[in-house]
Amino acid sequence: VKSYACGTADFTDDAGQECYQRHLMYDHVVPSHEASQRERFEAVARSLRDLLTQRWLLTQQTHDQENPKRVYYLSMEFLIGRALSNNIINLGIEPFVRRELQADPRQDWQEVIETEPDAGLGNGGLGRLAACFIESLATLQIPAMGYGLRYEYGIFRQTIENGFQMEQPDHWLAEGDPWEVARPRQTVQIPVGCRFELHDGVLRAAPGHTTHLLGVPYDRPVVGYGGRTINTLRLWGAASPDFFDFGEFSSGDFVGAIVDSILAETVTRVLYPDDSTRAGQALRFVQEYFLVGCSLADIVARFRRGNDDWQMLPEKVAIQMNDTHPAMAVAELMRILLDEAQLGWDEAWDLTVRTLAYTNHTLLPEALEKWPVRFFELVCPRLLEIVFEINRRFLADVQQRYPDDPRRAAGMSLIEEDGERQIRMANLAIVGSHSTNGVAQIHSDLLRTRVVADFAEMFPQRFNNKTNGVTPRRWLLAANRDLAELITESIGDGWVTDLSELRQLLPLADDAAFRQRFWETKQTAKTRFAQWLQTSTGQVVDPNSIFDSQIKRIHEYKRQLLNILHVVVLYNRLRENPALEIPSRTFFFAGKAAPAYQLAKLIIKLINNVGRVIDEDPASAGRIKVAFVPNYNVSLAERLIPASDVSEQISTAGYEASGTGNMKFMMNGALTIGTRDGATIEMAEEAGEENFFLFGLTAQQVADSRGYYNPHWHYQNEPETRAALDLIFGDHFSRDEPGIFTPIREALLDRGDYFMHLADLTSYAQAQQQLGQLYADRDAWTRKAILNVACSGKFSSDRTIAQYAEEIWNAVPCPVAEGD
Ligand code: DL6
Repeated sequence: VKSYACGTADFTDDAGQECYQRHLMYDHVVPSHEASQRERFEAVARSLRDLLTQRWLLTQQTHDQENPKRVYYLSMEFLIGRALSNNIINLGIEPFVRRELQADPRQDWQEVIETEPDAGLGNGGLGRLAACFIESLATLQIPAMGYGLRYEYGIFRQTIENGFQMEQPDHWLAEGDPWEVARPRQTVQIPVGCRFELHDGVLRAAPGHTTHLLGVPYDRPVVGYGGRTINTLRLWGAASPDFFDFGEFSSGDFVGAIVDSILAETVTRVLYPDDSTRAGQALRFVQEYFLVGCSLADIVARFRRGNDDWQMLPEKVAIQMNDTHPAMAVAELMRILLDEAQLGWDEAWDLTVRTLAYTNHTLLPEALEKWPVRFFELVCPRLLEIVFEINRRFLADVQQRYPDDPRRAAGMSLIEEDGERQIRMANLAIVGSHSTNGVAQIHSDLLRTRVVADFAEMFPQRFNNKTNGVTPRRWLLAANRDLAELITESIGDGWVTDLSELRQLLPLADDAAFRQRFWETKQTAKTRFAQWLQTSTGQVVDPNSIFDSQIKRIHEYKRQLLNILHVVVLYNRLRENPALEIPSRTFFFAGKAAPAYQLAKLIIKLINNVGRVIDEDPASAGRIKVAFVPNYNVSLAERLIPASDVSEQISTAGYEASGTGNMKFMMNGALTIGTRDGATIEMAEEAGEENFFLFGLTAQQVADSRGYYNPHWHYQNEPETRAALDLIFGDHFSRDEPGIFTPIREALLDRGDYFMHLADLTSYAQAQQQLGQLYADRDAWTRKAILNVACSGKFSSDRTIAQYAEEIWNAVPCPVAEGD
């Protein structure tokens, strides 16, 4: 391989090897044969960064010259995971890496890859979606940039002790990040209307001071597939402008002199876990303000370098707000246009609305952000003035349109007046942008008809749907090499950038030889996963059992409880009738509970306790198995999804906005057992319901039964439901911890089972039974699995991004010239 698809001038094999050896020896000043795995990883990453640098610069130069409309994706979370394998694949330099690096007997290539820490800069679906989106933007050659925060600590590392979740800090940057480039010369200054002080270890804001935070950009390359466009993910790190207060320093207070800089850096120290409570999250508010302030300053400066007419702003700039976390952008952009550009209100407002767009990601009312007016007063008083003025004008419009409807005005106001005054960030985002989208059809419909119906009535043209997608490069090509090769061998490699081509696999579902090979790739993936699990956690699972996976955040609405209740139902059946024939099954669970979400943590405990008892009971041992795999993250998903036969998507209908794990499983040939919720509905539409195991109440039925639903009815009238609950709450799984699961009983029975587990348990168990029967027929099962893969094309993030580009951003590709 003498030149590469990425087109960099002359990165030949020899040059590549030389570059790698140079980094290996000189970066850490160690003889190359003594280099650690970490040092080897860094040397490969640095060599790759060298390799892509010309292309990265060329992308920037092309964008500067062409001055196209640019897309800016603002997100508090980018759940990137590891970058090495994906960059190798997207740069098209696998042959080089295989020949030159994997061939080196002194290093274990797999270990080098696994030395890279997961960049866990997100909590779950929203952050992972952002990571898929920026990859698709680069692949589609759309001039785009992601803006986020450079958290030093990502999402906590989860360990399990005696069945309980423990949270450990994830200092992923401890040894630095070889991909990033610090750009101190492009630092921006953000005014903050207060000073932060530490009192007894608690961070407090002291009003009456105006200080500044520095935002230092750290850029990561975002390599599009084929290596043509390399966009940038810019993560802001916070710093203090005055590293030393020389006044304090010379008067002898050395510690006091640096305290401010330490406090400033605190702002981007840690990612907030997505807790159910927002109490005490003033620092999170400052993080959001910091992201918005830094990013808009940067965006506007870039815009001004290429344009001197503010009117051109919406023609050149599209800013997508990933949920309401960056919704302060509405007020901040207004501030820039009013105070810095000196435009009049109406003109500034028109430009703001036409530049901004907002994506909603949740139907849970408690997840809709509200921030106390007091926080705005303290941190960014000018933005508060602007929000008040936006609201005054907006309410005047509402009043004019609906003169006799004060209830409507109160609900639509940007300010909640009951109790402590708070700013409703979703209302601000909708009013201040030209587009509000949900992330799956049902979610967008519910948003429009239930959650913010008054807004949809007032601005019908603003509301739209963009069903989520995931990048097939990471989630199929890289994660499942064997299946990817089988597909490419059968239909060519066009699917990598046009996933709809997978439809060409449809006829192969009827080809016995193809089915056999498809089955074998799944078995290989299962065996590989089982080996990895045993080595890394000591847990032993049987690759011949059905691998059934529910991997996602632990939350009542996602109903891991329903899954474990069904496991207990199966267990009871085996206890009652040891001769019962059921297919052998392994139920994998993985996911983190928010540290303050006690019930979710108790669900983890229940899963682990049930798993232990089932293992120890001869009636069930070797027949059903529960494996809770700790520390769910992107890398674990990349291992487990290809190895799974069954995908659990069992949220209470009407609560999962979309889901994206569901799509990854489908692409990798798992069959879905699920409710008619989120994007699962569209997945079943694509593949045909007969190839899905759908069960349970629909969103409409859930809504209709609110107020009538009575979990006790199910307990009293469904013997298997009752027996399962009696076993759990009779302490069968908690002999040494009597009563420990009482809060779960209270949630399920005494507090009305808000997420309707018991309503769906019977139909879930029936669907599970049908699924087990189908698995016994290998041909029939594999046929459906192939059909699922073939019909998963819609769920590529390339399709989603193409729709955002056309229907929301009005942005087009800006191709970067081919290299040699
Ligand atoms: O849109 C990405 C992802 C959806 O697939 C999930 O269904 C949804 O739960 C998730 N939402 C969040 C929380 N958002 N807020 N706020 O992660 O978004």
